[in-house]
Amino acid sequence: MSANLTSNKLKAAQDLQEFGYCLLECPVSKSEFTQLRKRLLDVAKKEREDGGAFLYDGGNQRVFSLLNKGEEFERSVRDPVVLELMEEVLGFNFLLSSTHANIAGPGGASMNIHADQTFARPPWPPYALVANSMWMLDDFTEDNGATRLVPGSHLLCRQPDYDRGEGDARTIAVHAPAGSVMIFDGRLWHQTGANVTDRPRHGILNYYCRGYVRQQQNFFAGLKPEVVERADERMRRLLGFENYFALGLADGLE
Ligand SMILES: O=C(O)CCC(=O)C(=O)O
Repeated sequence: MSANLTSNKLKAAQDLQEFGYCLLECPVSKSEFTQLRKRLLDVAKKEREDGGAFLYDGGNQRVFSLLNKGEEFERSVRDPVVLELMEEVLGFNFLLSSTHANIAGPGGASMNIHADQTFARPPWPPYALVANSMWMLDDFTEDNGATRLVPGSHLLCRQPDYDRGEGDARTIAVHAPAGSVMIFDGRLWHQTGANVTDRPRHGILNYYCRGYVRQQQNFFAGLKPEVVERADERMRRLLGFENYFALGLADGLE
């Protein structure tokens, strides 16, 4: 049993609860998607040419801090459909935790099976502390490194136990056309697949957390001033510039 591609938010929310992930049909226009993809490919290429690219696992590349690298990425982190579903998982006033790209390159190895909230010591509460979204910039297929996951594993509420062989748990590859967005619960066991094709698989991971969980990326220290200056209230809230109850106060209760 696994989630199906849908544009129906109710169905997506049900899949998230039951399987720990859902698959959304492309939530933006074709031209917006084309611009997003082009920007990521341009930035990734430039980082490789400049010698500053983060390369790993025999052909894979990460491109970090996307908000500093193009306004297209700002639009993707605040996509209203994705945010609505994130709120279902993470509750109100959740935060953006980080935004980066993972490119599974030809020959790239698969990643260890893990859950994204491994930073939290057990026992985990019976709900997600974080949730991720994968913007698929290419068709995701069995062979090109599509994300692999164990449907329903979020309900175990713990990370895989490698000593019990769960590092080899049975996974399925998430196949979907370019433009699809997968949203997944921070407790779900998953991994990048191995890319055995001759073409890269590009994906953007916009990662979110509950309003009281520490963000993966330190936006206060790392964001370019112009990104902060143009942020409206919604964006400031996502970045953590607004308070969550009595957390994140700049000057007492003012
Ligand atoms: O690239 C993927 O398919 C998944 C990446 C991932 O699991 C991670 O970065 O933690």
